[in-house]
Amino acid sequence: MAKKQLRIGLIGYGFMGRAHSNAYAKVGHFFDSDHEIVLQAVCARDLEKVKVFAARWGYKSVETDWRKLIARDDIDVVDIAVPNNLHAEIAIAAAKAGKMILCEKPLAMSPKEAEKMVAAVEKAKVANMVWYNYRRCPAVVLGKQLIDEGRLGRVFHYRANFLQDWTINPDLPQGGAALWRLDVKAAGSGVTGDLLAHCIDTALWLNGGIKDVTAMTETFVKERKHTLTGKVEKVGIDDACAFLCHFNNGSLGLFESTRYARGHKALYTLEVNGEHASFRWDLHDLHRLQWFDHGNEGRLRGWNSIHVSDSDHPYLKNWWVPGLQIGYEHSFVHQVADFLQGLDTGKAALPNFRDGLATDYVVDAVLNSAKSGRWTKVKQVKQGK
Ligand code: NAI
Ligand code: SOE
Repeated sequence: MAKKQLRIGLIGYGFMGRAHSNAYAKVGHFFDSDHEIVLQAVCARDLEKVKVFAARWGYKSVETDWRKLIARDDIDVVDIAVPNNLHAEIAIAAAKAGKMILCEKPLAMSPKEAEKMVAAVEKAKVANMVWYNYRRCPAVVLGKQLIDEGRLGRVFHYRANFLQDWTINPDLPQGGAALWRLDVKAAGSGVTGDLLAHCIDTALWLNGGIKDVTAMTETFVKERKHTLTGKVEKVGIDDACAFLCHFNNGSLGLFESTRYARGHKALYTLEVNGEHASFRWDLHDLHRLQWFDHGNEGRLRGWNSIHVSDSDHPYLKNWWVPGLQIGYEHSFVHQVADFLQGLDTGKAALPNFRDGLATDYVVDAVLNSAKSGRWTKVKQVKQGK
């Protein structure tokens, strides 16, 4: 049977434009689907550069205005891989044009924007997903299976960190490629929306909703030159954030993120402590799950390091032979594979825009709590399972 073509229109060709293109190129070689990805068009503002990108990755055509890309009737899926301040406008226009949408994280700059995005995709009834890729690391999925099988029992504690060190230099400007993350008008917030959003998404998926939070944030470098204006301007983002929370299931959460932890590049770690067992995961060693099972015989009890590379581990039967591990890029391949499977089966892949909104509600409560110095309730939204 001929496969159904899924014609992608990618907007943005930076870090994520490359990660997504790599996933599109690989998915069909490793995962079966009734759908086939076609790299139909890529859009960015610089014509010469976007042509070079299209030639390198195999896109059939280019656009320099995302509105033109969305207006095309040979595009099925709009992939949003641009800075955060553009997500809402593009996604809402794409939904109105009846396109499926894959949107980068965080879903939006604020819950207000995110609510409009959810309303737009639900009204248009178009498939939608947010690129929270760390849910697709096999070791994290194994952790989810262990929770769902009841092996941890009641969960008491959830803790996560996301530590980096690349913005310590006060001479770094705000604005421009990658550095748009330091400009609050482009990013919405600092580490809370950029890094903790990942930790929150994984936490909501593994441990359910968050009831309330108390937070502190800090901006260590208060002024930076702005690339667009050439002037030294106030920095509006949070450079570091730590928060405590209560989950709806009664467990306690502890989250921390900073871009000022010298020596750490992308140290996303999480740990879940249950009544019977605990597990720990670390992005720098992403193919391993540390597992402690209190049910083991006393003298053999201890932390086990599971090398998640066996064919009965999540996603792994599609890759190499046991013992040969996969890495960061594969989480994006898995995300596309799951999206395609969702289209094949009619059971949509998650996280969708509603899940993205749930994370944005937590981010918003964290930022509000840091401002007010008070415990702050998190607005609840029904998430996907
Ligand atoms: P980047 O700075 O590397 O690339 C952004 C791209 O957007 C550039 O190609 C730029 O030319 C393009 N762009 C900006 N304005 C545009 C416009 N009006 N029309 C067309 N193109 C435009 O940024 P990066 O790292 O790729 O981030 C993009 C998004 O992906 C952000 O929302 C970010 O939060 C998210 N992200 C997610 C990651 C994940 O782990 N899932 C990792 C890194 C980023
Ligand atoms: C920031 O450095 C960044 O690229 C984030 O934007 C991503 O979301 C994260 O996955 C890695 O770090």
